[in-house]
Amino acid sequence: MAKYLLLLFLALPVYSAVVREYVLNLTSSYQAPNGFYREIFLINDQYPGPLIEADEGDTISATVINNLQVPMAIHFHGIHQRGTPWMDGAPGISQRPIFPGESFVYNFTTAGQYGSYWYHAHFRSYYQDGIRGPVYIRPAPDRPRPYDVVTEGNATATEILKALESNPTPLYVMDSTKLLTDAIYQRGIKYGIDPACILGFLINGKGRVTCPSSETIAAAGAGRVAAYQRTTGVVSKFDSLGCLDISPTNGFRGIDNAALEAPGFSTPCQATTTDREIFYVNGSDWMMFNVINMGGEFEVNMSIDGHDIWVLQVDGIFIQPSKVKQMYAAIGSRYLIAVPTQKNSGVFAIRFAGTELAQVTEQIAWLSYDEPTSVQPEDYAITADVYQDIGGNLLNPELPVFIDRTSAPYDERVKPPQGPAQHTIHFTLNRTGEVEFSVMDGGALMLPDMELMTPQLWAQDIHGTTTVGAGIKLGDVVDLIIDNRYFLPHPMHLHGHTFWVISESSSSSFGYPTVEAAIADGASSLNLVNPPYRDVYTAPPRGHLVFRYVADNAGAWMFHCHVNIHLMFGMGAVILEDRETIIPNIPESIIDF
Ligand SMILES: *[C@@H]1O[C@H](CO)[C@@H](O)[C@H](O)[C@H]1NC(C)=O
Ligand SMILES: *[C@@H]1O[C@H](CO)[C@@H](O)[C@H](O)[C@H]1NC(C)=O
Ligand SMILES: *[C@@H]1O[C@H](CO)[C@@H](O)[C@H](O)[C@H]1NC(C)=O
Ligand SMILES: *[C@@H]1O[C@H](CO)[C@@H](O)[C@H](O)[C@H]1NC(C)=O
Ligand SMILES: *[C@@H]1O[C@H](CO)[C@@H](O)[C@H](O)[C@H]1NC(C)=O
Ligand SMILES: *[C@@H]1O[C@H](CO)[C@@H](O)[C@H](O)[C@H]1NC(C)=O
Ligand SMILES: [Cu+2]
Repeated sequence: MAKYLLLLFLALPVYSAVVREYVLNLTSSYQAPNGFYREIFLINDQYPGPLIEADEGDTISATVINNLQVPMAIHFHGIHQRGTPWMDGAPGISQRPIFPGESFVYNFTTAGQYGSYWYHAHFRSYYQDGIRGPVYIRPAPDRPRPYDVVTEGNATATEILKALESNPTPLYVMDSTKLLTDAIYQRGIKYGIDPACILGFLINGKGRVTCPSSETIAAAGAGRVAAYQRTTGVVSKFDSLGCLDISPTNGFRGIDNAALEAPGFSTPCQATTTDREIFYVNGSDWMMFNVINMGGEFEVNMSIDGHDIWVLQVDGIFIQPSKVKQMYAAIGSRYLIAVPTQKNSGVFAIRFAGTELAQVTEQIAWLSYDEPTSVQPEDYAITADVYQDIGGNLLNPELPVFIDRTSAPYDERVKPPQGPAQHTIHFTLNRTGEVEFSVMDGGALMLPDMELMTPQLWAQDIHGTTTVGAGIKLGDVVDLIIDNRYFLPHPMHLHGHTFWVISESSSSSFGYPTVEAAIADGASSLNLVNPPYRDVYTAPPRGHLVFRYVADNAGAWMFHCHVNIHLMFGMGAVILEDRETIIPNIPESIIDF
């Protein structure tokens, strides 16, 4: 017996799980990160919030103190909350809101998950006002890592990457708007959709507003003008902030862009000189960045002038690595990347450009081989080292780009269940009214009403036509067929799960009632062999996606578009998952909160 115990101890990893305690103190302040003052919500006086870090298997205990004037709830994006669905931070679905002056403890395990995540407000669109920050879970020693592929077996380089993995360099992109999200929402209600324009991106909370020439904007935005004309017949043009005038089709009820204070239409673009983020290589042969799109409006394309990007991990899953010059990051997605930094001198731009129709906008951070100084580098002309323009367009079509569709997990044991699913839920994404986005025919989640109701996780009555999944039992396989009928993309996020993207097309709907029917027909869009494994994935305009997951997590899980304005106006659903088995486990303190 003793011998077996000893063996057991030897087989255990050398670390043991601990509780990582954090206090997140939410306050508000006036700041001008890109030169324009506005109210910004802070976490422990920071923007973005502090890093929550853990080793795989640790428990996180985060006490949120709401010193804001608005209700709150914090969602840990990508964390499964297996066994603790009431810690998922979705008001009206998994908990009651944390009202001003109250606090709430989020306790949950990281067991079974590693990599990059983030936390953000899930009440209204308040994360865009500042309540967002990173979560990083260092992988357990026995997780297969793809570093040898990247270094071609160079053991020294592999060791460098392994060491960098414990503390990757933050590269968090977020968008900054002129107005508070409550004001944007009110304008939406009153006038129709607000122009989906931003003042600019911030990287790690830093950046400046630049005013590119109208020729530069027009060149980078030519594809957008053409796409808008194809869809609506309207030839539109850009304002001085790169914002495309889509008011002819955007339901302004006679209100023009100037009256709405669309950023560049009412006031000409004003350039600022606030600091941009700068990273010093300090002689290291490699850098590893934790790229998180914490934005509320736009997807981004990223590239680093003169450098390769090795994509190692997406949404907390190591992938078959690929070496690219450009990558796309959906709102909510996380990419762990390795960058070979083997030059001798120079300063290079790390570029983030919005990819959506609504705006041509770019922000830069710097990668410097110089000695650290307090002087900001000067902008320089586009050279052969630059791979994308300010609209996110690849400048040379020959260059390799990251293809989401072919990014299978590195661990080949991570595979989708084969064959038919027990449940198929069909979603049709559309804009069904001036200020209404729906997820299924006639169905929209009216979040602002629901946020204050008894949470769906234990409510007596199911409120809303978009609460589905009542028959799902633990162990079932679930397929979500998502047909996007609108001309804009939607980054779709599922709470409580990582899913396989087993079918994808940017040009057609799925066209089958079930995956089983598609398999029988030999549908070419299907991939049940090595599909991407994600927690957010973009539904292309007028295209489709099929997500597959195993119901292994009893709860009530949100499924929604991560574009704030779309979510606020209906683009969400709640998928119940064997709710009855978890209700008896819900702590009194949660029910009574
Ligand atoms: C929260 O932050 C505010 C502003 O910095 C500070 O006055 C207050 O004492 C903090 N509260 C806690 C509990 O740390
Ligand atoms: C949260 O975790 C901490 C640390 O383990 C524990 O002291 C506390 O009682 C837990 N609270 C809840 C509400 O579970
Ligand atoms: C292996 O990697 C190390 C660290 O980057 C580098 O110094 C060395 O030159 C590499 N060896 C070869 C053979 O490329
Ligand atoms: C380079 O050195 C500076 C100054 O010591 C430090 O702040 C920075 O974090 C270092 N960069 C990296 C990538 O470690
Ligand atoms: C963004 O990058 C992706 C992948 O590199 C590319 O397919 C797409 O066309 C780019 N989008 C824009 C707007 O340039
Ligand atoms: C999308 O919604 C609009 C407005 O309700 C409707 O006219 C259109 O037919 C819908 N499109 C599809 C493909 O269902
Ligand atoms: Cu959307």
